[in-house]
Amino acid sequence: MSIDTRQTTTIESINPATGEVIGTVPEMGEGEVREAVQRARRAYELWSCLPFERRAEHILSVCDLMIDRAREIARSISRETGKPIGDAYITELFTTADLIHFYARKGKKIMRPRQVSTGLFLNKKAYKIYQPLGVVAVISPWNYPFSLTMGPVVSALFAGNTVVLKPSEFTPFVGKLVGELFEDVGAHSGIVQVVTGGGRTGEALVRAGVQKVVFTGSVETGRKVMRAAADTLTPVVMELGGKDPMIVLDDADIERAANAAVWGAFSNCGQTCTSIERVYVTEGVYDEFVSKVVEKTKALRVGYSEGSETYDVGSLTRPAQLDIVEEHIKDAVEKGARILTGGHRIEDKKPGYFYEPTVLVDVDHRMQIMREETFGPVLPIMKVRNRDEAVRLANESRYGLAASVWTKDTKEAERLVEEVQAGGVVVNDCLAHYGVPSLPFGGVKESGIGRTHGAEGLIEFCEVKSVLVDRFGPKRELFWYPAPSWLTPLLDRTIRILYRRGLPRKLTRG
Ligand code: TXE
Repeated sequence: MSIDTRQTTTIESINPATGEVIGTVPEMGEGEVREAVQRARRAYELWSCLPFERRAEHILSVCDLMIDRAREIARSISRETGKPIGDAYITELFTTADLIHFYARKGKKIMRPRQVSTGLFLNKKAYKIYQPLGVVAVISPWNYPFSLTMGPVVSALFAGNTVVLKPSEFTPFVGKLVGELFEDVGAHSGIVQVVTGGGRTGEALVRAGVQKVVFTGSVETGRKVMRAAADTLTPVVMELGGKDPMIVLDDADIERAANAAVWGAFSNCGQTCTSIERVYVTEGVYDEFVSKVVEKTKALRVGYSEGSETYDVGSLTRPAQLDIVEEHIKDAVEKGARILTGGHRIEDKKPGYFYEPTVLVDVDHRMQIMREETFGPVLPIMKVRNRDEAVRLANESRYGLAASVWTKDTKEAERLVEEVQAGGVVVNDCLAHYGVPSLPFGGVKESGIGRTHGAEGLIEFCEVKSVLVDRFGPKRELFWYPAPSWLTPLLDRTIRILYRRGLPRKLTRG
């Protein structure tokens, strides 16, 4: 596919809570993207040669600057996404700072060379070393435009790579802010390049000769990115969507579970890949759970403020999300679901994309709301007979990002953790595993490929090089040319002695 090499249009960024135009950015073409990759490649030459401590020190300085500017950054995130400023602090700034400090402390150990056994080669030494890949492309989304950008960016940098970032076209100014943080800290200019634009710019970046692509977004776009990456055999990390189940058993702490369900479903207006998208509650506690959830949902304060008012839930970030929410609720109601609270767009907050936090019951798996990612402020709750039915339904999904299980029985929790198909399972809590930097984060099934965070998330940005060193230097190895006549009989004896099981069989001929 050919893409214009020149910038042709601009993209407007709009505050989704107020309709105010924040500004415009260029939609960059193939030429500009390639130039950015070349600049990142030049910066790589120096950055990749620095010892880990120097890289860590530099990234910590960026973190210091981020904290100095925390208010400005949180406000900027809030303006481009419509989320409350408090949310921006918790889920974007804290998680980023914690990840940076984790890798600064542990990164060197994670990437240290490791000696391994040599098997039959007793006269040799074997070890593996971790080296950077080169230039990494980060294509990031709009729902957490700072943390889902900074996470892969700093992980790639800690490992010695440089980065070209393409932020979402819905949140380009937060993306530009990320680039500015790295430029404003002074030294090592150029290690993070930012290119702005939509899908075409993203595709140009995937095709621009980068060494890895980290993509966070929808399954459908993820497929397109993989197709483009296949042309150049560029490896990918995919953080895609989820339809995360919450399983609540009879012996759970229902007050805590209800509080968690409301927060897990509605924080960030439900636009979280690990948000609670469906709940399965066993019969014994179903009524109590539902009534608590409804009461707590009704008490939520929905709105947006750049001043001192505090809100729990902000606006949706993209108009398309409103359409999906309305479509899923309509489909569910047509198939028999009941709305216990919510169910409408908030008209008096137009042009903001506000939607009432909504609780649905009498739902089942014929409905889109239980199968497709809604990514909005909707919580469907389904009554189940027992834990087996809950697990079966939880696993009846093409997604597998995260899940939460609620029970006071530790052994039962361990069994559920094993049985639920997800990249991460949280017991008696929800979403929080993303905030633990030492835990690898990612999905199974259509929710993703690869991991971010933790040791695995750093190794993801490294090439593993295998090294074998001969220790004694004989003039020739046994099996080198010319092959002696006794070699084959010797090999025949040796393979039996080494790999046959049990002494009598080892010593038996034939
Ligand atoms: O995402 P897209 P959208 C889910 C959520 C949402 C849906 C659609 O269900 O309703 O995705 O959101 C760039 N080559 N999630 O349309 O299109 C794009 O410019 C390369 C889950 O906003 O996946 C942006 O930077 N790049 C989620 C990024 O991909 C391309 C977060 C994501 O956009 C491209 C967000 C192309 N051909 C949405 N086309 C999560 N996992 O957290 C687009 N892009």
